[in-house]
Amino acid sequence: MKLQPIKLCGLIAATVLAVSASTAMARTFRSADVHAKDFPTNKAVAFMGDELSKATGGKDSIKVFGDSSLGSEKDTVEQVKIGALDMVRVNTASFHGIVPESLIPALPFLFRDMDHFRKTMYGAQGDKILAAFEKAGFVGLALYESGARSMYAKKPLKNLQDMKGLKIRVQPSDLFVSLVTALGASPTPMPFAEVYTGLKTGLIDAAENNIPSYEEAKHYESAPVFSETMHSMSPEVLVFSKKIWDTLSKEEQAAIRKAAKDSVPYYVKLWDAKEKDARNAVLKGGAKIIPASDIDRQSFVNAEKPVWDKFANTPELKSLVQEIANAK
Ligand code: GTR
Repeated sequence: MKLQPIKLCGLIAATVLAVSASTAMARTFRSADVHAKDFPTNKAVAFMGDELSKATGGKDSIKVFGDSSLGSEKDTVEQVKIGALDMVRVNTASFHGIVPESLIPALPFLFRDMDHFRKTMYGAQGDKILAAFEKAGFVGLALYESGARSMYAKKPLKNLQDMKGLKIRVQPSDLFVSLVTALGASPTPMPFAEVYTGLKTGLIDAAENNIPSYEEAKHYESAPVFSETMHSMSPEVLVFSKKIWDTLSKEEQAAIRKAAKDSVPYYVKLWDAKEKDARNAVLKGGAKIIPASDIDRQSFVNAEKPVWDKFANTPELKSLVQEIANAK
């Protein structure tokens, strides 16, 4: 059949309309991260995006912006708050000033081990913490483990004497500032992306993080002694902008929540493998690891007691600490 020009125009117009209607509804949520594309946090959010896309028949998806390309954790949290950015994956430390419950899992030496962390943070207490983000204008979607944070410098840091007067980079968080001060050292808050240069130029003597971040950001080049102080297991968190969330349908919200939850076991597998690989890589790169058994842990634990009192400072927060401590 030969189409009349007028009919052809109508057909094209209808097709254009249909396509633009579906693209108007399709959404690609943008999510920020300070880590590189292949870091477990980013792979987990990309996995979540694939799950979400499947669940919504291709309507919703996620694009990850890594390497601090959208700014520091503090900047991106602010963007999410005002709805200029859909999602962000950061350490919970970035929320210490806005969500009091987020302070609790960072308390020094709170978790007995990784099993204790997983039982509580992927269970009832983790859910409580995630729910608390809502009041501050965020939808808490998932917590991800981040191993244990330890101190690294040019020299071993085994006891309080070794810590004296050291300039140590911390995340911009009052709890981390207090944690380092309690050890007799001097905290310097700065964004993650600046730590490499800070260590290189001697602006700071030391920093603290897990082995995968120590390796990824090449901090071992200037701070080659990693002392397993394992002083905090502060988790990662993935949040959605409440402003944008409220524009989504109930079905979309449920699909996002489910995809985020499903990304957790996927992440945990990646994280386990990453910790092993990173440990091997830093050793190969010339770093030295002082094992936890060589650290005077009890003196660190005792020194941190005031930090618990300062930050677990309401009946609700104290009872959350108790619940975590009691979990078997
Ligand atoms: C990493 C964490 C990042 C960031 C970084 C830091 O372990 O994954 O989100 O918080 O530490 O120390 O700034």
